[in-house]
Amino acid sequence: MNIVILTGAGISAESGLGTFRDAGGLWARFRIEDVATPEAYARDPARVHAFYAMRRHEAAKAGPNAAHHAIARLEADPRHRVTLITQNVDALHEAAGSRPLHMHGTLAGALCAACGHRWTAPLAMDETTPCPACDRTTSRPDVVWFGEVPRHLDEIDAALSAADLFVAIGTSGEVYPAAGFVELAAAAGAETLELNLEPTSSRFDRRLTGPATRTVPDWVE
Ligand code: BJW
Repeated sequence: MNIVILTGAGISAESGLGTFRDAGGLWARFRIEDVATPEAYARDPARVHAFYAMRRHEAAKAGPNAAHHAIARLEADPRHRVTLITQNVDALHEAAGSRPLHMHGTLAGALCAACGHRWTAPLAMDETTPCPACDRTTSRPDVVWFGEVPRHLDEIDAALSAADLFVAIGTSGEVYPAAGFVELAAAAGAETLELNLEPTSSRFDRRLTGPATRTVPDWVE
């Protein structure tokens, strides 16, 4: 069976990483326009770097939870072909043994806004960090901000077109294009399943409601 899994911030919540849109989430404490757009970076790179330095420090303390591990077990099952797409920039799927498509980039990556060079971000990267390739101080986190094009879209499209089952885990479905994957998978004939603390929309055929550390292992086993 071809299974496509899309994960969001909710799968990492029980590892101690805050979500974006839940009460007390990142977007309640920071304005998107200040920290997660190319315009914010152009206007005030120090502020954007401080936000991502905080996120890298939090992520460095977090470990994978039962939901990340359950997905890795499913991937190891030879009866299934699993494509794991994550919107998360943390590395908790990798820590559990998965190799996800990071459609919104990674916290661990640095990207030179001038020459496009990519490298591993130092924990203390800031607006003075030079690009190792061109030496300009235009280093930025290698993440996808609003108005930028998400990564791996061709591979994702191909996986969705061939999906028998599409599963969205811990994502609010508020951010496109990821929010539209359920419709693309359904149009291709896939069954659709949502695992979330609470139902997000009526677009899914089935739902398991509860914390990911319970619902994901229950679904996989
Ligand atoms: C649990 C749980 C537990 C909690 N167990 N569940 C109008 C104006 C301007 C732009 C647009 C517009 N309309 C559409 C757009 C496009 C825009 C967009 O969608 N905007 C909307 C807000 C309207 N999208 C973009 O700009 C994207 N690019 C784009 O569209 O390019 C054009 C293009 C597309 C395709 C082809 C060619 C061109 C880019 C979007 C980039 C998003 N970036 C961020 C930041 C990344 C870096 C970082 O991490 O800092 O990505 S924003 C943020 O939201 C982050 C997340 O990946 C993303 C999604 O959030 P997620 O994961 O769903 O988290 P939450 O907090 O929303 O939800 C958590 C869920 O977990 C909840 O449902 C809880 O119930 C649940 N939960 N605890 C289980 N224990």
